[in-house]
Amino acid sequence: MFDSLKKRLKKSVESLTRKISRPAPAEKKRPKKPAKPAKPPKPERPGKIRKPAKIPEKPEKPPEPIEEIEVKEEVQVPELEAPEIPEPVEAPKKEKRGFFRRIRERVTEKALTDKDIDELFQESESELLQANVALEVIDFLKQDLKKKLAGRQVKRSGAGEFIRKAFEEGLLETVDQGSLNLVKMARKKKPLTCVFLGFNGSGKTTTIARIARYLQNKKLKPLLAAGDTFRAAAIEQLEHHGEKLKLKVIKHQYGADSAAVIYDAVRHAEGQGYDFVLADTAGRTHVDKNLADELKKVCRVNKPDLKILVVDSLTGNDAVEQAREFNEMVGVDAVVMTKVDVNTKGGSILSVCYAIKKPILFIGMGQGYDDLEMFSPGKFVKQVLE
Ligand SMILES: Nc1nc2c(ncn2[C@@H]2O[C@H](COP(=O)(O)OP(=O)(O)OP(=O)(O)O)[C@@H](O)[C@H]2O)c(=O)[nH]1
Ligand SMILES: [Mg+2]
Repeated sequence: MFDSLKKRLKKSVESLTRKISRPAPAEKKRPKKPAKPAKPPKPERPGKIRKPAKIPEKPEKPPEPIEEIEVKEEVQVPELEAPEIPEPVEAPKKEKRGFFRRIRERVTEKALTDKDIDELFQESESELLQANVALEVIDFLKQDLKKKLAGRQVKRSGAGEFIRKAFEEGLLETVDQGSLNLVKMARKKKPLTCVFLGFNGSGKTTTIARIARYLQNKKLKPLLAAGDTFRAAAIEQLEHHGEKLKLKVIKHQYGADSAAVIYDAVRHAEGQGYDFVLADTAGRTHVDKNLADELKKVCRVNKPDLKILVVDSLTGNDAVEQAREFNEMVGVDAVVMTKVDVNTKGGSILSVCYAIKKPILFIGMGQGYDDLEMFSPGKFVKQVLE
């Protein structure tokens, strides 16, 4: 699942890490640079000295490995080495240690600036966009990373883990928009009226059937309302699911007022002790002025407990626009993302959550009645970063 998003996030994290971890120029050039003229070694301090490395004449020729030799206490180092050692000679041990420590510190610790992070993100941006992660989400992740990294001494050895962790937190903050528990909610209010909304073909009717099945498995009693009186065969489609799942469906004629169908269903549910009313509606966009007005009326008249937006995850970046439109139209309480089983990108999940700051209840994982999974923000983030 989410293979493409996973691949692109991995690439992004690796690319950010690689850039942070890139050694400082001083270390790269060290073997080719002649060392500074050294102070003569102190004879009274026995220890290791190094044979001078040959300085390659051609820059592309790799330097010869530096070999360490033991020097015995009685050896008079200056006398022994002075005539043989050509310039340059490395500094004695005490000096050398300090020098290397300084080099190491320059390489392993690097204070990042905002500008560094902007540069680091340039490559990753297109990767994430291709996985349907909206620009605004990328920007949020970038700013979040800046907050966490900028101006800090980041150890080179821990840079990968640090960035991975910062990404993980940023992604979690994006997708974790609280949670809703239908079963708990139904214990407090009966019937719990849920109206399903969304674009044409996003998976509303299929989702209603799958949620009904989920509730039946929890020993709860849902009633279906055929609120899509607009599209040909929409009522029959819901009735078909009703038959399969042995569920009652409240319906009117095609062209009837959708708000009235749902109103009748709620009254019926109240009278018959149903736990839920799951109301279908016609697919629409905000440019369908009549359908938009109809949806507003459905919500005004019935005051549903939950307005559940069903979004086809395959619509990619359009998903964000759809989520915004419906949220502005009537206010969305929760989201179901469908067709996740056939969507490797997964970025639209992040984008929708970020755009409307509403929780994802379920994800659709196929066309069968049981192909519905509860959405877990933590699991999602782990999956895409594993
Ligand atoms: N693979 C897959 N297909 C799905 C999923 N959810 C829905 N579908 C399919 O998407 C198509 C449209 O689903 P519907 O439930 O009819 O969508 P709708 O939003 O009610 O459509 P309209 O009523 O026309 O607006 C159907 O063929 C479904 O089987 C899912 O999670 N995975
Ligand atoms: Mg439908």
